[in-house]
Amino acid sequence: MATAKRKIENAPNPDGAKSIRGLDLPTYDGAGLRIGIVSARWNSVVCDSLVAGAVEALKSCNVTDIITEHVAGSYEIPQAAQAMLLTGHFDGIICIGCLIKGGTMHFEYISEAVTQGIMRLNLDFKVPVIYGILGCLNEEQAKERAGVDGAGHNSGKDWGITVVESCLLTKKYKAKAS
Ligand code: DLZ
Repeated sequence: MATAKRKIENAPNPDGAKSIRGLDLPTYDGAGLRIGIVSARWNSVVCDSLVAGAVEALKSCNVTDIITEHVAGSYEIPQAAQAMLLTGHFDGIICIGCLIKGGTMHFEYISEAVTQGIMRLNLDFKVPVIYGILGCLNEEQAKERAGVDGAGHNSGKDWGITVVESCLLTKKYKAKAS
């Protein structure tokens, strides 16, 4: 059940106009949920901060069963999440990675592959697999979205709340369907 709400602002408009974007973050009771986190080690300053934010948010929702695994890069995340999901242990997974655009086409190829892979897991396994992959044009953007050095907002916190919200919704409708 949702209680107090916090508002997460999205990035400001480039022209400085007032933004209507952002996300309400209620607090949910996720007691008993089993959540996996799979994080890339590429750009680890950013990813570690995102993981810490996600864990903090999960704990604020009374989630205590949290298992975190690491893989080399974002490209490896969907397969690692699949391996975790195949155990049947997890109610939901948060995938965390940070892609920073460079001079080659890597960014485009990996972003596309990871995005498709994570959506496939959602629909194939019928559990929430949260898309915590930053796709940034530069390091500044990445740090701001992960709250590194006190900059910006830690998006990992949003994903911790989001997985709980989606797990509760999934459980609600699973119960009605059976
Ligand atoms: C190779 C690569 C590059 C260039 N950039 C990133 C990145 O910004 N973020 C990330 O998570 N991973 C990157 N990788 C590594 C790939 O995700 C992957 O680990 C390798 O291509 C091996 O499959």
